[in-house]
Amino acid sequence: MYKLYSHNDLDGVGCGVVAKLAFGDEVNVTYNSVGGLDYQIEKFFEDAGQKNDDFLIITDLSINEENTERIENYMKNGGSAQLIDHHKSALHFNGYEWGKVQVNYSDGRQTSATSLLYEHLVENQLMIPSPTLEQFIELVRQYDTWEWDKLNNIKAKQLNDLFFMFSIDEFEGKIIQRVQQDTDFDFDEFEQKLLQMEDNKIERYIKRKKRELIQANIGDYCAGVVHAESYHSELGNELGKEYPHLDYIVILNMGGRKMSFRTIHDHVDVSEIAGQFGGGGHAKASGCSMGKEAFQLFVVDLFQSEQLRMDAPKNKLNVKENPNGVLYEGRSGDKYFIFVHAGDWSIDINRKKNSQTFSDYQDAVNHIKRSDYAWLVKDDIFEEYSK
Ligand SMILES: [Mn+2]
Repeated sequence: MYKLYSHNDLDGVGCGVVAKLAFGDEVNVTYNSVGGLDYQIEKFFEDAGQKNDDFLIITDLSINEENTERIENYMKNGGSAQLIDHHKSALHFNGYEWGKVQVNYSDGRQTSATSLLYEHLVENQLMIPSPTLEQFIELVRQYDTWEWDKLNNIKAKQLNDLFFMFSIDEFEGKIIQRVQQDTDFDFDEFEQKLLQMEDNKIERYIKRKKRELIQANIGDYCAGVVHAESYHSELGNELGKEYPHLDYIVILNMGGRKMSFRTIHDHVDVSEIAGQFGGGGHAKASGCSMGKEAFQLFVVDLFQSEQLRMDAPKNKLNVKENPNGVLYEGRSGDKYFIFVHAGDWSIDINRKKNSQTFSDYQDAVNHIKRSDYAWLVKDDIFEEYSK
């Protein structure tokens, strides 16, 4: 029997779909959270006892040192195991015969656990290539790596929306049936309708969350902190774009005692930040459980903090990057007038000249947003100031 332990997100369940298509009734699949896997693997070895006839497969997740040791012993005693992952934080498993971790393809594209497992099984002639399945796998890969956003492939995002609208069992069943029967991987009419409704719902949710964001200096970085149960990836991306002066976004899920880190910037590696709290992941998306230290830092210390004010959204006069001048106001009450002077962006503070200049508009804005939580003021205040 194959025993697959995979992650409980879209990429993890994609692995389950691939395994079930390859092995049918010969595979037993369980889905786990990042924090829950080690216990399940420990249990696998307890149940196995002296037996070694199960083929253990782990995908899209990492295991601790104890379980690494257990796999080594299992292999020595004639058992079979394979760990397939694409997270940078798992690269050390390549040091083991049973580890296969790859972050990028040779052409630079990022990998996903689902695509790696599929390719592994095809290479080892454990499954026949299927073009329809490959379409599904590519959508999973694009969603998991967030490549869909760059390619503007909304279908990948919709696949993930659909994943959250059904139970894992229902989703798996739908996908397996579709891959086996259809020549193209598409959504049916009912699903399209559901997706439209879900899209509107997510938009409203994100709009609300934009107003709940708290800015905090944590370590060397300026972070945006928000509480949210759902839509972590969409939220991290939208908040990151709305507030580009923030180095990264932290999303706290209090019920699940988990937190996610997201960034749209290249100068921050959020897998390192999650690593400081015992988690891991990718450079642009990572997560960890909420321990005592993280709880103090991100929840207790910030609970009384004021929420960040958004830039006025509908201005006609006070518009960003206007070389003649853009007006911001800070939490201190100070007014910041940013304008081009001698080829650089200058800032007047309360109508007084400030010697600091910036070559880039966004750098000037970042400066006042980080130091004084500044926001773009509405047109009427701008008009008043310009009089
Ligand atoms: Mn993944």
